[in-house]
Amino acid sequence: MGLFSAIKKGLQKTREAILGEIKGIAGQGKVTDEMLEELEERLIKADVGTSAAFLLTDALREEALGKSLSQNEVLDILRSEAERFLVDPPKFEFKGNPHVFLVIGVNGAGKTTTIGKLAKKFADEGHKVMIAAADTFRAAAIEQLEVWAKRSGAEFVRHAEGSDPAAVAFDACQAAKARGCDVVFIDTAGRLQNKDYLMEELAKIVRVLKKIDPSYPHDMMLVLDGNTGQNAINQAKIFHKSFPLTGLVVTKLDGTAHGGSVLSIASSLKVPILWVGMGERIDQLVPFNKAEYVDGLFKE
Ligand SMILES: Nc1nc2c(ncn2[C@@H]2O[C@H](COP(=O)(O)OP(=O)(O)O)[C@@H](O)[C@H]2O)c(=O)[nH]1
Ligand SMILES: [Mg+2]
Repeated sequence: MGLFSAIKKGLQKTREAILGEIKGIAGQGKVTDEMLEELEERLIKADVGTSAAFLLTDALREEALGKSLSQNEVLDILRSEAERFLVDPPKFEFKGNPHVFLVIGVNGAGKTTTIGKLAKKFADEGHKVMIAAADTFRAAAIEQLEVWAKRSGAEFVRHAEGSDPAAVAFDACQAAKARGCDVVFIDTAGRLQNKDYLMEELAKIVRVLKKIDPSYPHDMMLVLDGNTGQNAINQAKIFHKSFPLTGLVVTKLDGTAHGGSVLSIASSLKVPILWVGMGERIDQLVPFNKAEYVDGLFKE
């Protein structure tokens, strides 16, 4: 990867967008209320989201109101404040035998791809993996998931197109127990245009899983498309309201200019970002690292 981490490399466009906005205003004399207001607007324009823009400018107000700072000093304050409200992913621990992940998120967010990548990681570490095709809405979705399962050598449970997603999840977990799998990933559908129906479908999966074991699912993992900026923030809030999320994956941070949205997702939800997707390839999922991420946003 050279000197730059994958995260910093992928965030180049986001960094250009953010620094482009900050440069015209930071390091130009004293920090005043007008300057802070303008900075907040510009951060929002660069897609860091309203809650993070507020926290960042507020930190600058606390530390530097009335002072003349260089541009680098301003960037340093923003960096350390962002680092303060982000969290590094906790170390993964198996919470069950198998450990069950329910993977949720809107269509196109990258759920299936992320499951494929994670299955490979767990398999490479010597764990036995089960994948459940509980997005039963389209046959193509089931087949796409099966291809990923084959790539990682994971066990795979599917039913026919249009069948009950909860039944697939149930069968996959029973099979995982019988076959001694260490971890289960349950893929789900994400038609948010029919929000009530989707939430009910997911709630039913959870109810049915709890009949096998009340600790299931151990992880409720939301996958968000990092390319969608404010939209990703809104989706995170909608899902988190219906289901207490345990972790987030933000995909497509490679090549986007909207990668700053992660800041607002983290600051408004307080749910750790576990992984970030940095490309379509099976090896392009990396553990979230707040220091690398913050450097990726604010450090030239
Ligand atoms: N560039 C890039 N593309 C991704 C990433 N993750 C997923 N994709 C692509 O996003 C599209 C939708 O992904 P998919 O996993 O099918 O989304 P799902 O509908 O949530 O299951 C596919 O074309 C993926 O290859 C990522 O981290 N980077
Ligand atoms: Mg899918």
